[in-house]
Amino acid sequence: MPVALSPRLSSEPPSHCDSIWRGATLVTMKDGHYNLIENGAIAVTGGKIVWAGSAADCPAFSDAKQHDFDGGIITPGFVDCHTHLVFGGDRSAEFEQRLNGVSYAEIAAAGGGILSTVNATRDATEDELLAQALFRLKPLLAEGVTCVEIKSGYGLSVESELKMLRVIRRLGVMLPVEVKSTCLAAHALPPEFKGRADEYIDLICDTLLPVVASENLADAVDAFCEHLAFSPEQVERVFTAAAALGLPVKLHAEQLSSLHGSALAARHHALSADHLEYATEDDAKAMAASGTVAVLLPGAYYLLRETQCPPVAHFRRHSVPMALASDANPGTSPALSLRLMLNMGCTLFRLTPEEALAGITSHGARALGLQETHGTLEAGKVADFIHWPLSRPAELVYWLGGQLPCTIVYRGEIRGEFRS
Ligand code: DI6
Ligand code: FE
Repeated sequence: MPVALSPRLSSEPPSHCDSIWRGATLVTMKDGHYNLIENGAIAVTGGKIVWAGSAADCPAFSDAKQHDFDGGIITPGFVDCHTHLVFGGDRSAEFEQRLNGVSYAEIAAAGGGILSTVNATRDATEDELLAQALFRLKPLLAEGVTCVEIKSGYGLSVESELKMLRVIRRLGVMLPVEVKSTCLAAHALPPEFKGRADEYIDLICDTLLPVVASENLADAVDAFCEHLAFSPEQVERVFTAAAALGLPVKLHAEQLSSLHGSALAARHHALSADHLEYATEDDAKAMAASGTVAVLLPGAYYLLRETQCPPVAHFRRHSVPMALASDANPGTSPALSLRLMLNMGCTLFRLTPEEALAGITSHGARALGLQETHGTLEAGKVADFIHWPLSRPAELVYWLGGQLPCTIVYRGEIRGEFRS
């Protein structure tokens, strides 16, 4: 049976709270570990956890609304810290073509691949992009996501990148989910800049990012550091421009080859470096020194039939926090289930279930700079949590996706169901 490791998480219990939730084992995920509290209780006021611990120690809150569960577990709300959920069209036709024997090169020559998504995104209105993104975001919410990061990066022009970022901001207003917006204009070279990548970087640094910052359209800036995208030197220019505007950075790094983008990201104190299949031990050391989170993305690894796994042993050895995310995107990870990623993180990357769950809670929050407010069941954190009628946390990882019954609490209130 689980052992109560931390009987009480706050020393000064308040005298009043709005609601109390009890009767289940708390999977607090404090410090990235299960840190179970059997027969736990959570007290909530104003959408925040004000007390969490063993029900036996719970102060008497006489006027609080009582919610009693009959067993089961309570986890923090899930954080999907890396998605590209806003885009025009989809690439299911290409998926089918490839399985019918058409090569990537033939598809690209016919205008397919990432540029087909760019064209569809540029052609779509803001409302059309919003409707399509809602259709993709709701399944994530239904399985317990309470915080999601969404990137731009399929507009690749000032106008279309701003359009995507406005859609991302609108999603956060429309749905009961915390949405973090990331500007990924340096995702691919737009066709009209062919052979002039440095000029596209100029456009991002000198024109786009200042507007993004002044209109508060992004919480971070990302780039894709790869031979087929942007060089470390070009990424460094984007990072320098972001820093001058007060925007934190993150990076798609070492997905297909080793350019030491992750060490570059660490030098710029990036929140995270993501993918990382080709990261080295020195990259891991640099990330450890700067507190940069390693975001692992098993969906893209799986769909691309990669064989090189990210160096999980190096990340463990150097205590680099590992997050796990869906990378939901139309090309390499059409994944609409974060729970499926839990299983794939364990089966494909050999994470332990505890590491996988930390990856979508405490470490996922850290990858977004939200470690003070999200990701664990502790006093002072936002009251986002999920009750599951399950025996132990590993069960969340064990089932291959599928929607498990649960009660989702968002900012202290039960969140309704989501259907597309
Ligand atoms: N890495 C990926 O796997 C995706 N973007 C990136 O930087 C691919 C995006 C796409 O093919 O649409
Ligand atoms: Fe990505």
